[in-house]
Amino acid sequence: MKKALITGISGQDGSYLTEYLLELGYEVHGTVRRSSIAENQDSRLYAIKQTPLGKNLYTYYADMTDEHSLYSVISKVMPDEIYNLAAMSHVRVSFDVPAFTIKTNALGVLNVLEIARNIVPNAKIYQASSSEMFGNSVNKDGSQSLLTPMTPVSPYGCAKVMGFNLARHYRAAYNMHVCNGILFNHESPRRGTNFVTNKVVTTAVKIKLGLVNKLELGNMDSSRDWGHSKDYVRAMHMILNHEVPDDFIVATGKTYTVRDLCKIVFNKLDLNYKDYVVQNPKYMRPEELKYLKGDASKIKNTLGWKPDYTFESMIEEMIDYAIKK
Ligand code: G4F
Repeated sequence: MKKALITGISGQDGSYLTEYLLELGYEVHGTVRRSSIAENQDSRLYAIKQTPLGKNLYTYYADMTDEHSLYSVISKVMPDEIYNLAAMSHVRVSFDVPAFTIKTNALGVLNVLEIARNIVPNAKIYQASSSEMFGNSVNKDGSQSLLTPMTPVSPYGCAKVMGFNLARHYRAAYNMHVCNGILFNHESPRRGTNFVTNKVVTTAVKIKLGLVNKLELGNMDSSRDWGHSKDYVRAMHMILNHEVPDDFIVATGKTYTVRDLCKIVFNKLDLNYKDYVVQNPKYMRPEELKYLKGDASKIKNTLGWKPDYTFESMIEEMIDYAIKK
């Protein structure tokens, strides 16, 4: 039985990846960061824990900034594969807590790599890199590719660039199997409601049910390439298990503005977003990443990855879930 360790196992991607790996026959171990609300710690893992596969799932408290805790978990588990997903993942919040973001998302990567180099040098390591690293660089054809310059526009993006480079450096310097997946935005019913897709979906559903009467947003003109987390965790596993450690972009190649998102979600609920959406400067960022559209041709051609979901089918799943909830 292969052993996988997922840092940040309780997040959206961690939970889908856990289900995917358990179904493939892995023993899955994961780190969870302590928070004061017990339910927040592993609520996305409850369902899988109740199934027969749940017996192969183990979680531990650890923190990316606490190398002792990471050492303790990695030396106990001795994983074959490490998926480094743990991060302070909210871009706007990274402007409020920049040092914490850098410590977690950049130095945390160093902690994992350095511990792995010493204890499990042959483990395969996946680093969760992000399209936020590109900042406002766009190729002439209107996309971001592996050759697009990285000019991050947030503390989050700056930290992710360091993590990305550390992963490449450990691969080159120590011959370790370390890969980067540069994932563009990816969503699902499990997405936190402070990210724009699920904020729009859950608030629109509440408006439809008469529970609230407006949706406050920040920048509605920025464009994002939104895929589904389930498709993207499948890509993570493919990237890690490619015979050569390498870097790949995971994206849909389609882009929508936040305004398009509102229009589509409200339309599906027979509402006009213009009647409910208002702008609140509170949700604007000191510097905004304006436009993302990823070129995923390398992962499609080399590994045969393709998404199962479309933007529309993902939004419908999120709306159905919010209505049931
Ligand atoms: O949903 P968002 O907060 O995602 P963002 O900032 O693009 O970051 C996500 O994707 C990255 C990959 O590119 C990940 F690395 C990162 O961890 C995260 O998963 O915001 C999307 C867009 C932004 O332009 C934002 O300014 O929506 C705009 N927006 C407008 N109003 C809002 C709001 N975003 C949020 N969160 N809340 C608003 O009220």
